[in-house]
Amino acid sequence: MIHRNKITTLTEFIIQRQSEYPHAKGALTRLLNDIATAAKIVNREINAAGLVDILGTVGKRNIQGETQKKLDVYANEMFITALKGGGECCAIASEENEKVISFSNEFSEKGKYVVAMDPLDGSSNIEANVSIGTIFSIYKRVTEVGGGTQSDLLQPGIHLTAAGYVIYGSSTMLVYSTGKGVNGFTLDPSVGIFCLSHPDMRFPETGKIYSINEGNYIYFPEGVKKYIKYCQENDAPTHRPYTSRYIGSLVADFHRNLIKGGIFLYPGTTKQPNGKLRLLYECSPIAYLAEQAGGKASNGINRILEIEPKTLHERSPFFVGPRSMVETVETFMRQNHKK
Ligand code: AHM
Ligand code: MG
Repeated sequence: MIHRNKITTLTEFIIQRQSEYPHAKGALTRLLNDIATAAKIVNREINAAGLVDILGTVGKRNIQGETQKKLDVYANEMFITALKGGGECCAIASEENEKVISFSNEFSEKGKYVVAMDPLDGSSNIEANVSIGTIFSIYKRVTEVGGGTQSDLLQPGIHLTAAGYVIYGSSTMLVYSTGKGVNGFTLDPSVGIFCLSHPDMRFPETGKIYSINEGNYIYFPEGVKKYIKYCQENDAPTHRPYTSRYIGSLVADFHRNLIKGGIFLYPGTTKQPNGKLRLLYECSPIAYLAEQAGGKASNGINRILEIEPKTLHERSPFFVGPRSMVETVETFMRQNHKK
């Protein structure tokens, strides 16, 4: 029970939620707190990025062939350290690491959970002081003993225990779900505490925003091209033409669309048939949050949460937003599907 006239901190909220599960022993509570602690430290570094000489590339390329920024590396290390030290997580899959990071020391291998994460998503926006984010997924391990393995991580989103993101924006927020709705917490930087600011977040029934990198238009499938034209048509009853908004940070685009009502699209292209976004630590956790907020997420044909990942870094076309908007784009995809 949340008292609206009282400030509820993230820690209090997580503990309240734990009491709804009579058999819970607090492992997930501790794990979520570890993530929140790492997020605060990463937030501090991001805020200081303009002040200290931390910007610029490290020079290495990550396994996606993209140049890593220093803050990506920092955030990755910080989340790994927090999760390893917390003892509740026995393995991590990260966008920045080719293989699973397995904790096989006596302390961490007892952890019941594994975490898939994008420690700093949208990092090409760092230099421009544009919002970036951290995305995380939490699964129960499927193996029974030892350090966690790849099979613990290659689970479809329907098996998620929890997922969330941190948005480092005009204010810093942590938004998460454990399968009973979505709640958002804003960081009070003066005291370093996340406070419940957005209880029970829900997608509006429909929206007026579409978010897509239209620079790739010529490479899009026919269904997406037709959907974009649909968004731009004049039709007062459906509030068209829609507004186009695209930040280029998944977390920030999704967060805005969740609050204001809009669809985010990253389709496959003729150059990249599976699009750009990674299933395990970008699409699945955001899809989980979308569904928990009453929305929908699809690869154009199938529900994202039902896709079984085959590899850690596989990509998927991604359409996410209010249910009615995603269903409309799915209709366009079906009608224009080349046999
Ligand atoms: P990243 O993980 O390398 O930062 O890439 C993911 C980001 C998403 O946040 C965003 O939605 C997308 O890439 C933008 O891609 P593009 O620049 O092709 O529009
Ligand atoms: Mg990313």
